[in-house]
Amino acid sequence: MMIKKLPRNTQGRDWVVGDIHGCFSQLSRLLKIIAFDPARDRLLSVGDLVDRGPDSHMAGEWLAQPWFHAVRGNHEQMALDAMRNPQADQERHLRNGGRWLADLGPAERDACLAALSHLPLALEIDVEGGKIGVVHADCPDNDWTTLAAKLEADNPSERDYDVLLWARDRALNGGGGTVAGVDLMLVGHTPQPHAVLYDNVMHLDTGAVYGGRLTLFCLHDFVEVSLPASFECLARFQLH
Ligand SMILES: [Mn+2]
Repeated sequence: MMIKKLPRNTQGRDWVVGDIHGCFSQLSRLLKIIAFDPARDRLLSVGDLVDRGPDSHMAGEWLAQPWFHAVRGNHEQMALDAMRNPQADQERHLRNGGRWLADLGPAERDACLAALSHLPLALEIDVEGGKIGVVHADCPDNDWTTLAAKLEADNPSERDYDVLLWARDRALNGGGGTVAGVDLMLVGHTPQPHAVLYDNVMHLDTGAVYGGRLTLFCLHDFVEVSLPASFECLARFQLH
């Protein structure tokens, strides 16, 4: 399915994480800080789990967890393209931080291909009082209802793919208008100094892999928690 719809979480909390880019140890620390409970809570990802950072090869393990739900980012798409058509597309992935994939053994690479190829392009979450959407970059034409119908029919256009995975206008210009058909949409893709809300679109990529921060946002109380990724000298104080 190109869109995955999640029922309301009546037991625990739902958190959304910005672009991880292989920074899974930071993510583990954040989950400890918020006392994430895998039996009741859910973690949603805006995509770009892989490339550039230290632990991209762990994406498959994370995606196998029943409480973890991610959309496909442009980096997952580049990785998939590189695996499916190395002659045409591997070079671009290598240039964009994809060396880890070329270094995997065949069995690991097949497992990775399977995990990434199942990622939907959008998540839709039912919450008390509304509906929340998650995509990697942006929603075509600010129209969630039309997007969801196209994804359900497995029929997005080339332009839809482009906007979903690559668009930066809204994040760079700080406008773009309200997305109709959802109460709140969460995206990543374009690093921001901190989580920022433009219209009803929350931007959660805070540049963890560029020495910025990794950010979590709670859909139940709108608490935002972030952790700097660059303080190597503090690593020995890691929570256990
Ligand atoms: Mn991206």
